[in-house]
Amino acid sequence: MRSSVMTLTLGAAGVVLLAACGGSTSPYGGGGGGGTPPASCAGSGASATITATGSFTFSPSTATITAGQSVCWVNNSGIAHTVTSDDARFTGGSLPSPGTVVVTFATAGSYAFHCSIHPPPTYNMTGTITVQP
Ligand SMILES: [Cu+2]
Repeated sequence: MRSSVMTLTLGAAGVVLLAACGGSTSPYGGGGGGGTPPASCAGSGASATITATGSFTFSPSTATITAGQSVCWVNNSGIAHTVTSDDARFTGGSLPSPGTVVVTFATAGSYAFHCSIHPPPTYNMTGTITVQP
């Protein structure tokens, strides 16, 4: 009797898990083709999203968050970019396409960043994160 109850419980848990999976929205809708799905900041927990574009800009180029919150950079431009701190006060990283970089800012301040592959003054891939206390 006991083992049968256990089996039933496990089965119910399995159904719940499957339902949860099916319920979550797919980031890439249908389409066929074996292409790489686009990157998304959804689910990153970030408070602000900045998109690296194919026209060599960050859009928007500024974001304001509160200390302890995160910024997510997303790139689906087809061009590899980076999120690089102007003064090495935060660690970003390479931002391939598709790809995301999520940075949590613990300390209030102004954090300028750029793309090290497309740096100024040739390009305008720059921006600033304002972190409020
Ligand atoms: Cu770039």
